[in-house]
Amino acid sequence: MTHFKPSLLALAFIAIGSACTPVASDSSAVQSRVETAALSAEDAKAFLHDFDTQMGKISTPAAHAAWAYATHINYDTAKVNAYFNEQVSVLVVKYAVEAAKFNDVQVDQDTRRQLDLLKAALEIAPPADAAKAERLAEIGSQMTSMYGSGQYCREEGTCLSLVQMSAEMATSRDPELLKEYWQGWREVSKPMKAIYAEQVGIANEGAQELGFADTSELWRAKYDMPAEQFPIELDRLWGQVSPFYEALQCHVRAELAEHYGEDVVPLDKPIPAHLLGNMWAQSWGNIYDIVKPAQEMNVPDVTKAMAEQGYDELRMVKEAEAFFSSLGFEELPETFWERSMFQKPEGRDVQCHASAWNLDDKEDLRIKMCIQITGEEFNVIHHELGHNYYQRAYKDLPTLYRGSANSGFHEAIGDTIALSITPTYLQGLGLIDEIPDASNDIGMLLKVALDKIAFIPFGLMVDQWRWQVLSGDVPPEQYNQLWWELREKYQGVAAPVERDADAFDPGAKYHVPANVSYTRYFLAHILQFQFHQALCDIAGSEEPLHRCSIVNSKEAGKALNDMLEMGKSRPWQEAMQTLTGSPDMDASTIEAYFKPLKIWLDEQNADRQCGW
Ligand code: X8Z
Ligand code: ZN
Repeated sequence: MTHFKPSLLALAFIAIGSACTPVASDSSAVQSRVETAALSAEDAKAFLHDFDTQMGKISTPAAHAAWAYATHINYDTAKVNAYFNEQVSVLVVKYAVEAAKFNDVQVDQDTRRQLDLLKAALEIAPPADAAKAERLAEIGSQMTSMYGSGQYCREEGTCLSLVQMSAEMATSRDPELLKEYWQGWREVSKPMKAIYAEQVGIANEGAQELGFADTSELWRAKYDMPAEQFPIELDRLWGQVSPFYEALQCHVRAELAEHYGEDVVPLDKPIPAHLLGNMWAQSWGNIYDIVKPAQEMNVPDVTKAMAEQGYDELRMVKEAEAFFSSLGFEELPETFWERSMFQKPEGRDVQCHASAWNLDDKEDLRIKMCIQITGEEFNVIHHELGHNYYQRAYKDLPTLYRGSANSGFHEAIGDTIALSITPTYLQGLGLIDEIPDASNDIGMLLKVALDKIAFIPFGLMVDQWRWQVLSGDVPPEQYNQLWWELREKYQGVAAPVERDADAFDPGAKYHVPANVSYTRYFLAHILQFQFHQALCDIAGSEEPLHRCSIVNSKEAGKALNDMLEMGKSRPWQEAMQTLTGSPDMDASTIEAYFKPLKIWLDEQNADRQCGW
């Protein structure tokens, strides 16, 4: 085998091993294990118990194989990982198909929920045809390998990794260099296009065998509401945020035009995607210096403060753990510190994209990151630990309930905690000396909005693209064009150069070759503000939301943990209600959090022609 399959076994709802990792996609012929005649509710329970037992036997060795592979990519770890990946997928497909046999059997609510979760557990479903299933696995392996080993080699011969280019794109203000890296990284994904299209065809056969119209429907069927209603719900949420986003985009475009010139950033067009401080133009906090208010603002520079204090990777993770401990969460086990990967090791390939793991569904928690010593990465560490504490909270539930209420919840927990990294908290850490007064709030809110609000349309458009493509309705020749239509429509961002006919720019984003759904991050960016507000209330904070830190609040910690412990056992609306008192996702908290900034942006934009 010449290509690696760095995929773990994190099936959509079955978090085997890790969060933020690819889905399994192998299978073999489906064999019936349950007689269809005279099935009872007891049979259904026994069937689920059997599934739990079978998964319990294989999931831990499979997770170890996946970890070994992701942190030490070579021929042998790839082989072992692929083997386990296939075993687990075969098992899940077999049970998912069989679950349909209980469709007409009277069972209790809990049994029904687990059967339903099982049917929609996979993201890329292999068909029963063994050869096609094998090919699907091979494609997944090829794509993730291309991404994982991808690099851009400059004309003079030096080659750069994604981590290196990302660091450069955060700080460089040389538009030609930015454009070169932007284009260079997108060479990596061109060869993925044909096999991605092939994957769509095979996966749709698999989805149909599970009773879905196509993979697209399967992806929308995981949200405790009819699949056709889910996109309407997303549109509603986006409608709540889009006026604010458009004001932010307008201001950022004007300031970039000021900085780079209107020939580089035309004022009536989408913003060229290479100038926003991030390889994918997905979050823009790194260009705060260009778009900040003219009036001097004291906004804590966490990157600078950490450098001055000599922070290293371990210290960053320790401080993040300390936040969770202050809420009453049990400390991370000793093995977390022994077994996690915090730094990119020398001399071997690893999967740098950050992820969080529970290898044995007991106490073997770990994170895997190539940590950069920046404020941005300090947030990512909190994000990953949020996954770990969630995984630990639901570890004793049945396999099918070991997951977050909906996919957005898992992504929102660590981010919620990171919203509490306020100036007061930073002062407590000794990272800043004085707390900026309210006259600096616009600067602080703008910095947060550049990261969080700028992200929201990106978080939405990735799966708008995938839903259309995964239904099989879009031919491969139109993949890239559709991608840029959606980038433009939602983000007001454009490719800085004409794209080649063979370009496959979606493949330059980890989650596309890895088949990790992306709507989770859109939801998380709404949910985290609702969670933050609820926890601030519980903590008894009297500060405005953007200055509230829940640090040290055992009450907030308990309320959060109560929700985490529910895992996936109840519809997400109930989990939502448990913490926030309301069953609905709602972006009006965002409006409240950023209210002064919206007023300020509208003033800045008063004489500008907004829109694109
Ligand atoms: O992939 C991630 C996490 C792992 S679940 C680091 N995120 C998305 C991304 O990097 O594109 C976090 C925010 C969005
Ligand atoms: Zn995550």
